[in-house]
Amino acid sequence: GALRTIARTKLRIGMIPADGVGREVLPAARAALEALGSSIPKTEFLDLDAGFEYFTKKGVALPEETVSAMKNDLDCALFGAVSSPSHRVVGYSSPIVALRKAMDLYSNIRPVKSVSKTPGERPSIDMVIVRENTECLYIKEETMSLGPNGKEARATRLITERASRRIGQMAFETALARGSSSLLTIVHKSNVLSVTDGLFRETVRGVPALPGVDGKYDAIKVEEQLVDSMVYRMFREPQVFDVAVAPNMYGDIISDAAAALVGSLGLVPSVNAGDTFVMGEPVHGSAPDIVGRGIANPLAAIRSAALMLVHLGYDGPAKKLDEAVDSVLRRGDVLTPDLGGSCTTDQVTAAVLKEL
Ligand code: GGG
Repeated sequence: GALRTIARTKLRIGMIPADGVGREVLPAARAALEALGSSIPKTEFLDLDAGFEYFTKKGVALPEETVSAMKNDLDCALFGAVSSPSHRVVGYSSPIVALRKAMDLYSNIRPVKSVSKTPGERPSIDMVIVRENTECLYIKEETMSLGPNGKEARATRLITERASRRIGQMAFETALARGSSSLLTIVHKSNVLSVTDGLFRETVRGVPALPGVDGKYDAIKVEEQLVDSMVYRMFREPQVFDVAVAPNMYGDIISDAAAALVGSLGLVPSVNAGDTFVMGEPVHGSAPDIVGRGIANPLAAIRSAALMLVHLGYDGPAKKLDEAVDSVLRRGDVLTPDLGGSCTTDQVTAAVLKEL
């Protein structure tokens, strides 16, 4: 996209650790970016607030200053994790959902790739999940009323043609970037939700026929998969998938499932990307069970920084970060407990920096 072509003399990066282990893994991403030295423009970091913890202190989960800095002063950002309570808290609304909307970060791109034991060997899983990031059930329009069966809770699920078209375009572009003969799988459940998911699948399918496409996606094979059978096939034969595009909630769920296949959620990066801004974010959450113990896996955060660099056009430096992470994983002697190791966040970060 356009972000890749901007010439920059410095890279202004917003750091939003938010909650839980987000605070423990974002410093690792920062150290990794700093270790790239002059291979990227001079980095400037700006710490920004958001999160449930911030809400409990200040009464707001996403301060206006954070959004304003992202809109006016920054080139990109890194987000840690948020831990919203599972019950309703008056006045609270998830800051990550709001941030994606406020910055129009309409796509969440989540590569899931296993590291093969031998460099160059084909990994057993190598897929990218392209998740729609602004609508579906995550518009959070929920109501409660009383009916003949007691309380009736309802949620509105919004699927629009515009959002489906642009996530479809992002998915086809992602597939194209992976090679002209890639496979794009459209994930939906339109056998049940024929109106909402029907619109999603029809619109994504229509992308190659849009004006200006001029056949550039002709070699991309397009298939469809009902979300339930997608999960089944991902567990049975994950190697067949290449790029998968899904509405917001299915994309959220299948990417956690895919993370299990590569060994840990602590390995899977993402970017929230729009046309004018990109924000890296590890797929894992705030991990309240291990917070404060210094053992959170920093690799997803480092990989998210790398993915952010790719979206800004710095492919070479991003590759250096990815290769450093891969060699730490391949060596296998400095790992956090989620991967069966006994090392700390800092030790794993140091091992990556040493590789760099
Ligand atoms: N970094 C991903 C993350 O924070 N996941 C947890 C999540 O999505 N939480 C939603 C929320 O708490 O609002």
